[in-house]
Amino acid sequence: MSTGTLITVAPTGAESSKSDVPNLPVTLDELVRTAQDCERVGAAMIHVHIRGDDTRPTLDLGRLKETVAALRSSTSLVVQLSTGGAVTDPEEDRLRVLEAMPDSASCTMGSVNFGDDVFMNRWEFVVELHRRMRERGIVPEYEIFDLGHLSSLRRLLDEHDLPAGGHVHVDLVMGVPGGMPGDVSTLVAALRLMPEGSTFSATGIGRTSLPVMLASLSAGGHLRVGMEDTVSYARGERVRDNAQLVARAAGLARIAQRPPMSSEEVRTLLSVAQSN
Ligand code: KMH
Ligand code: ZN
Repeated sequence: MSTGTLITVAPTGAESSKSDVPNLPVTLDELVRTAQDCERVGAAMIHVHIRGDDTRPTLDLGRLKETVAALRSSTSLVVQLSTGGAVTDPEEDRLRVLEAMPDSASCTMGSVNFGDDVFMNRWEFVVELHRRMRERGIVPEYEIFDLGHLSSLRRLLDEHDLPAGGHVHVDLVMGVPGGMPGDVSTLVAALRLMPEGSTFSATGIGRTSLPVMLASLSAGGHLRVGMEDTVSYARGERVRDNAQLVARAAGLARIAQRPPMSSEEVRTLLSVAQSN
């Protein structure tokens, strides 16, 4: 088990609108500034969804490439692009994200009800994402929204080999309405299903943020926080910015005697190529 804590920030997501959440980073400048602020207080990886000029989610390849380049030149963060996108994004667009050549990309391990929508991840699509990431040397983070997704991950690794770099890292996304609950007993159940030798992060959506963070730290897991997952800091108090969430996670990690890992340490942990 690693001693430090990998803190990933997921600053934007595809679900909140700028009009509802005015402090959501949606322009490239806002994203870069957020990334720098979050790195300063303990983040080592960034999970990126981008927005268009109209502030709505987009998977435009040119913009994705520009975003990867800007984050690389202004931070040392491990840059992870979302291939999940928004629930309305077609599979071809989600696969094309990999052409932006991030360090890492998300790979969701199955379909799940997502509030009133469905987040579709057909088996053949998941296999194709995994295959193309292997081909390009992009390190996946396997997103798990429900316990059955861990069974699919084991099948994927059995039938289609280990990912680029050979290390398996999982992110438990807990508390999505329609997915697994964000509580201690579900996190413990997930641990039994984790592939051997894998590492995991966890994030709790909305009000499950704190219980999932504390449970993950005590179970030896890593953390993902950010305004993709929660826009409330406490009951009745809106999040000021992403750095506020990262700073709280870093403080709890230090209290747990598992201080935030540097991005270089995280590159080693996840077998991501070192930055130059
Ligand atoms: N926006 C959700 C539908 C991912 O980034 O890979 C999917 C999501 C997962 O956020
Ligand atoms: Zn995401």
